Amino acid sequence: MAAWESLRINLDRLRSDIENLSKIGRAPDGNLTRHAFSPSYEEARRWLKGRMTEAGIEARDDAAGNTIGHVGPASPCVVSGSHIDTVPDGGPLDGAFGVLAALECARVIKASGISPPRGFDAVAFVDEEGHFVNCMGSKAMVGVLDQGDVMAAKSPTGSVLTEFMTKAGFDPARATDAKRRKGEIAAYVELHIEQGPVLESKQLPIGVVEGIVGLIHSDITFYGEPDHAGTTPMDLRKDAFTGACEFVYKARRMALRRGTPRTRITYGIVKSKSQASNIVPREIYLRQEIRDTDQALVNRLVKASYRLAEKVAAEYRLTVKYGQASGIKAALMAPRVQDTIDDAAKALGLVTHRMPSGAGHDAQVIARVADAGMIFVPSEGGRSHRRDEWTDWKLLEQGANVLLQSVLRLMHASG
Ligand code: HGY
Ligand code: MN
Ligand code: MN
Repeated sequence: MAAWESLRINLDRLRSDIENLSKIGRAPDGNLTRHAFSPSYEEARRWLKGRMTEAGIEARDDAAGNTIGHVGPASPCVVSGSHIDTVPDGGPLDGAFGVLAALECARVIKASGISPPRGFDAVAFVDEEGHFVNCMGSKAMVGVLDQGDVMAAKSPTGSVLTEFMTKAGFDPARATDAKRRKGEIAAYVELHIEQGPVLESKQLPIGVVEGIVGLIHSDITFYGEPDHAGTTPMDLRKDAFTGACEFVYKARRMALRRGTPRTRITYGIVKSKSQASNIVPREIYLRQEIRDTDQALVNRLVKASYRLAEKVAAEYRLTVKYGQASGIKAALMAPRVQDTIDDAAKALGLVTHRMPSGAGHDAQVIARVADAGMIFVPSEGGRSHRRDEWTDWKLLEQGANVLLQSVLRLMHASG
């Protein structure tokens, strides 16, 4: 047995990092929100780089705003990471756990004095949650970030990405410079909470991800007439909200009928222009999200939803505009990384379960240029994207040790 096989993460250190990071961006009422490039995100970035530097790890930001801690030979590198941005009113573990576990791996590797043939990068990818651009940082790293998208991106609340990047000290016009050269990433492995109920219900400690869903976001707006709500008879109205409701109801049924058990359709943003109880709603905006592990099916369902929107709009005498806002492609995880994770878990005496991911992750973007894999740990009650998202410390420790041993195997692997 090689000496590195007995290396383990330090739970006290990881725990203190998780607790400290979860305080950055948390309001007195408990709301934890850290959008990419916001003041709280930049505070978290400075804190993370401070933790890297104090452990003797080289810390830097790339041109897109990813934060990277490096140990060992420069290239090629095994890369592990996730994100430190959150959804609005999010939880303390989504993304943060993967970044802080990768940091802990870097610390253990650095302190051990071993010298594997490959280096290691612990990365916080910027804007995974897509406040501005879905998976912006990982897209930039693999060279699929569209510079036009960067210049045009706005958040759902109207914030402008270029302004936020500039304020944070980045040049938006150079975001795509973060692209890495071919072969620089030897392999990628990401640790994440499952964010669903499967592992907990099976009472299994470790998930090995086989594939990750693709998703497409669409902007759909129904336009009617803003007439008087008291004087306009029901049959003479052009009520954009009623049309939008009928569309949502029918789109859901269409997705259930034509999709798979893994298909998801969600309308997470709904905006009404008039905002008055006595005006017939004249303009309703919907953000539609469709997901499945089968990318071709996602594409077909999106097209079908647009046809349906036109049909419903005609029935309600409305007009409708629609178009794709953003997307991430479905991806399969590399068999060799899945096997590596399995081996690492087995060596630690932990049972694994192969499973798909219904959540999106930076791993599916990195998979375009390198062998990628993901490790899941159970989520309490399957809860995530909410403030009571949690996982027991023991399970977090086990996951972080599987990550460490997977990373070490990949750093020593030949080929
Ligand atoms: O939306 C997602 O699936 C992920 O949490 N970013
Ligand atoms: Mn998330
Ligand atoms: Mn996440």
